[in-house]
Amino acid sequence: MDSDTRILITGANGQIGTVLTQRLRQKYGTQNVIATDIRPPQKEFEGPFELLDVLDAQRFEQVAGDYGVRQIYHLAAILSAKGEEQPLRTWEINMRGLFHAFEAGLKVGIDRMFFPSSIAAFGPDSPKVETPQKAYRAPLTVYGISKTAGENWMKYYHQRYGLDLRSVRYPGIIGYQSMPGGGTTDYAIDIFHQALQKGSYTCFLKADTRLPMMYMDDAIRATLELMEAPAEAIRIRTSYNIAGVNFTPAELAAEIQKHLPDFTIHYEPDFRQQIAEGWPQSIDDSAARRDWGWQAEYDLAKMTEDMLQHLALTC
Ligand code: AKB
Repeated sequence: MDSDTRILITGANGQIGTVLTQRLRQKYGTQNVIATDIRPPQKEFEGPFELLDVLDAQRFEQVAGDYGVRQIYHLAAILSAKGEEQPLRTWEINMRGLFHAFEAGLKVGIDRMFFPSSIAAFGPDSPKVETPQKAYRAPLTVYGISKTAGENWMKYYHQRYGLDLRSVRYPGIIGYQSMPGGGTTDYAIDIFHQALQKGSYTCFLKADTRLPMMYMDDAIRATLELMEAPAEAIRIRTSYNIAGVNFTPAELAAEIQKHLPDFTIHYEPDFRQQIAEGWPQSIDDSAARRDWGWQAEYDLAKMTEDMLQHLALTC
């Protein structure tokens, strides 16, 4: 990538957007990364920021054009649990927002775009263990349906218009830098905050609910490695499976107890249990390993230690 290539991020105030913006700015220069979101950032940070509602196609094109944007990271979306409160609104934001990103990209002539898919693209009829790249996908949440459709539209815009579009299916992402909002995997971040602040946690999933997860550092690295790979290496134009760790709430609690022996957990499953049960328990990411050399670095022990160390400093 040229040193003056401009990058636009939507949803830059979100859980992943906050960290990705910072990382891209370190790498490509603060002024080259244009953070956008529907709301102003909570914390002041250096670098260009524009208010952008992704449903506003004209403004999307205008911001991308004004800054001479060459790459888009389109992260703005409503997640799985929150999405079920307003299915049609979620569909609108997740899908129309994506079309506006494609069209703004075409209009201003971008070189590359990233769109995150999710393990939520799979459904109850997909194999649960080591879920294959090409497994049958019939998701039950509106968020999952929008991700499956989004993946197919990625492939369509790539084939039809030659846009270089790239995607990974994120598992639940765990990081100390930012808070999630509206997801089913959010418990795995909340648990750390509550363990340090209160010494106990009430989990909204059952003790034995196994889900694929990934530490934020790995997720950001996966995103950048995919975006930096040569175009000819990218053989999958829907979205790549990527795996990090997988664990149950009980296993995570036991790992936290190694550092905080008095920590207690109890379980009050709610509607999110059903969502989690429709998702994979572990992921086969051999295609990402083969095509662009993906390899996670954090296991459960290393992730837990790092989370607690960082959060202890801020608690
Ligand atoms: C969610 O829980 O909705 C997200 C996801 C797995 O995509 N974290």
